[in-house]
Amino acid sequence: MEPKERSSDKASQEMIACMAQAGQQNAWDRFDSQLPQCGFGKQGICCRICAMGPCRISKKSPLGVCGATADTIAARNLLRMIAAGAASHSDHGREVAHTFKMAAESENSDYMIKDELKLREVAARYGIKVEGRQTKEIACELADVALSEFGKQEGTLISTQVYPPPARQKVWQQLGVTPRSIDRDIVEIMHRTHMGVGSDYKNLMKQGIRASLSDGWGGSLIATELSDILFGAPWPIRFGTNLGVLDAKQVNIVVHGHEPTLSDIIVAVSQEPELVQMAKDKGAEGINLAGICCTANEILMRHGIPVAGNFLQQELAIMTGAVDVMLVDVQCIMPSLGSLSKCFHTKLITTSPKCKIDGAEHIEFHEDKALEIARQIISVAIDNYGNRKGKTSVPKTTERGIAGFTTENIFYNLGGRFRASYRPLNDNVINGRIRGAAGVVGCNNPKQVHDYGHLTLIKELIKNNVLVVSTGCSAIAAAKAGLMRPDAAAKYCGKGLQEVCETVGIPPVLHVGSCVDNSRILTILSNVVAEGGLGEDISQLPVAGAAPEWMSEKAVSIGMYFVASGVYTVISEPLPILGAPNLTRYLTEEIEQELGGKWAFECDPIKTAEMMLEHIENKRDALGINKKGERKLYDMADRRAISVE
Ligand code: NFS
Ligand code: SF4
Repeated sequence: MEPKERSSDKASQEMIACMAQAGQQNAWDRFDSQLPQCGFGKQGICCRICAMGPCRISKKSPLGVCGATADTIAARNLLRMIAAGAASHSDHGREVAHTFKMAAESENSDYMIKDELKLREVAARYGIKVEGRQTKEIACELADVALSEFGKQEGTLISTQVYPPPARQKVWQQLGVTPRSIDRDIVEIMHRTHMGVGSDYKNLMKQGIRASLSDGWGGSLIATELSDILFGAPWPIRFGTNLGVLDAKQVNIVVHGHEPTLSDIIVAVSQEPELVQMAKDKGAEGINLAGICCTANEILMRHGIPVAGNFLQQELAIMTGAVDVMLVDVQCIMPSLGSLSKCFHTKLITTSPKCKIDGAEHIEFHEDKALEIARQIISVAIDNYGNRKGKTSVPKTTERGIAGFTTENIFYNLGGRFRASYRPLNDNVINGRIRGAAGVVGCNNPKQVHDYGHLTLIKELIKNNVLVVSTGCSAIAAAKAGLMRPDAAAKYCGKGLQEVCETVGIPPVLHVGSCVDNSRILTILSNVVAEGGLGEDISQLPVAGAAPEWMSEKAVSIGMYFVASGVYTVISEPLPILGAPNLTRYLTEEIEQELGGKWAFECDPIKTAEMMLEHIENKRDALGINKKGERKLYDMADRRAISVE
């Protein structure tokens, strides 16, 4: 297969060719050798929950040994995906909360509270008294309250009573899915899906919905809010991206994974004069830090650290031969990196007790010795610089963009610094310059040409005057293609959106962070509702979500909490439920009556865009903000032709 049939990104194509030439395997090759993939797994109708099985559902045997139907089996499997996804995000949130507590309590921690304003705002939301109190006192109390959200045994999550619009809270109460506590909701999934507990797929799904909401409005939200307070809330910032940000003349350290606790400290010390001098003594010009996946997004948003690539570029980065250390923590790290790094001088370093990888060196990270360990890791990279084997092959391709948008600073960017308000955003949606907004998020997946799904979908949306917010690997794809440059507005947008972007000076695709920062999209939606004029609930807004190249269980949890928050959500690869007809009908149709959002599956990004645009126009109609006669039979040509005075 030609490299361009695997990735639409030039730098990646170059490295894929390079790997083929060197006889090195990558995810695309391994995907090919997995084909054909198991049809039962794909449809979600294989069960190995107990030892009477494994059972798989077919015409010949429509029930498992215990009598479970396809709907029961697929629902249980899906719930366990949600549990894993929610657990990953929430455990990340828990780590941040622990570090936050340590920073708040200790006198000589390597961390300190960087954003006092946000601390006070968040603490007040959590019902903590802030007036007349010291930062430290407030922070200690917030740390305790946040940590208790994970394990409390009674009541419901505080955040779900204060962040979402009241109308949304009521929807959850009526359905009985208000999240209670983060760990409890995940544990209950494991209980309910044990052999011989529930078999009613709808009742099973309720717990999936509740646990996903516990993730989005709970664990992920805590991760975002506390990270902002601890590491500083992001502010619009320029950055460079793609494999070309690696610099053959410098010591290259690539951080990969998810949590910001170690990477933020690495950023803080990597330019210390003694370390830079050490690097120079070894013949390097300096120390160059770059990121992959969501760790990259965390330090990009707050420090403008360059992003070397997204999920499917992790192997390609090592293949350049220029990475002296790849430093990983948790999640989305391919086990293949262990053996691949052995073919080069690259040291793969694992740092979390939760994640050890064959072929990696383990330097365990402890927050109470953060600076010391960060310096040690950088020294390992410097020492390793001299061990490079032969020529490096770093692609020249890079792109630039602006990241660092948040729920809070969008106020400033859209409303002007002295008139901070969501009003201009709502007004531009109401007057039709902006038709609506879309969240395009999620991973890469070798089933789709790398980045093609993200880019095709996003370009189609902004061409049709839909403002895009993006996170995770999707945001990295957009940045690499130049869609986060302010001049992208003139190049790719419809007239209305272009006008708004140019007036305000924002790109048409707003980078709002890592995957836990999808919680920012939730709170942005809450603010849009609160600003007024676009209905009482998120489900009334002209918005839609998509994950056009998803692969991770976290994406399932994210999709579920967006649907449960009232958002129409289109994903590429279908959820593994198609072998369960009733469950499929429930999640893609009937659920809309209960929650206002629903799932859709579509692999073609152009069709995905059409579906999202159709939905957005329907919502506009329902709100009565499409002027009479403005909407005839909307086809794509019509939408492209829409021009606003
Ligand atoms: Ni999200 Fe981020 Fe990327 Fe997918 Fe993995 S890095 S948490 S899961 S692959 S977007
Ligand atoms: Fe089979 Fe039922 Fe056991 Fe699943 S729980 S493996 S369907 S017997």
